[in-house]
Amino acid sequence: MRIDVITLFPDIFQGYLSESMLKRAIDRGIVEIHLHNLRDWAPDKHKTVDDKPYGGGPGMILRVDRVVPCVEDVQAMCPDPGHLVMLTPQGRRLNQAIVEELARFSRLILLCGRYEGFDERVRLILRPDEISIGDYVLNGGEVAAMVVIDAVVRLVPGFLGDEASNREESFSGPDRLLEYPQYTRPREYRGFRVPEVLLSGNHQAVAQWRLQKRIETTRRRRAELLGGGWRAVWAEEPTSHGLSGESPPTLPGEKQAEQKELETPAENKSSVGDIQRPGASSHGIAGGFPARPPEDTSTAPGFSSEDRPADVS
Ligand code: 6GU
Repeated sequence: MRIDVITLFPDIFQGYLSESMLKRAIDRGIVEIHLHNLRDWAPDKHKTVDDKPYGGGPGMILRVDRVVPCVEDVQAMCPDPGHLVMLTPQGRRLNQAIVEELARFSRLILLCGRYEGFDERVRLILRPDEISIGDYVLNGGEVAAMVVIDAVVRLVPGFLGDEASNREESFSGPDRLLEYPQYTRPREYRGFRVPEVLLSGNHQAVAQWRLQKRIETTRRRRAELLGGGWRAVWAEEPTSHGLSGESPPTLPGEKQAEQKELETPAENKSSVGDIQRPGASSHGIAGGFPARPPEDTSTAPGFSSEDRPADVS
């Protein structure tokens, strides 16, 4: 894949592009990244690229007669003109589905804005795919462009080496659930033990536990992701908060529970029922799809028994 970046600040990208993962991919010819300084398309002595807004107002606007020729020249550098992306807070908000869309193109051109934005005619003439990376304001599109590059290149075949790791990532795969919790050595730390099932060697039980954790975590933290097919699962279980059917943006109580976990891990032991005994199939999952959603965790939202410290007495 070839990615062209049009920016007034190409240097911002240098550190990121020489970072290990991306540098390796560039060195191996998996991705090509070309930086173009918009200022090089300013014909005047002072290399002006922006001007005051007509009608008044704060800030400076990127000039259409600088941006359009620049983009057209960059498009013409290859037989494939590529897919033009404009980084702007007014764009559609980036998510993994959009990242997957972008990764299907063999060439992307990322147009970074600065100052107060682009002259509206840039949009009207070039019809770019406008992308925002979230509901907050950045000083310019450069960091957003790096986010797009970082997310997209992971999907380019050969980038990760182990392509399977993509399917298991949060937001990926057909269900778009959050990731399951991961553990490595030591088996026990400050009273917190690695869940028994992960040590069992039972691959089916591990897969079942992980799917169950993904559903639980997604429901507690990002219930709005449980759309589509998962809505049926969600609807089956009214929560302790009386919410069912509709996915609430957040579940009250989780934050407190997480803090409690950090501050007083020992207390959790007595406050939480044994809702997930190792080996016990308390939340039956049949054929890879939950027959029954995870049990009510009303006594301590955000917890399962595995969040408790081990009995160290
Ligand atoms: Cl793409 N640009 C700017 N300036 N701010 C943003 C953004 C982009 N996405 C979110 N905030």
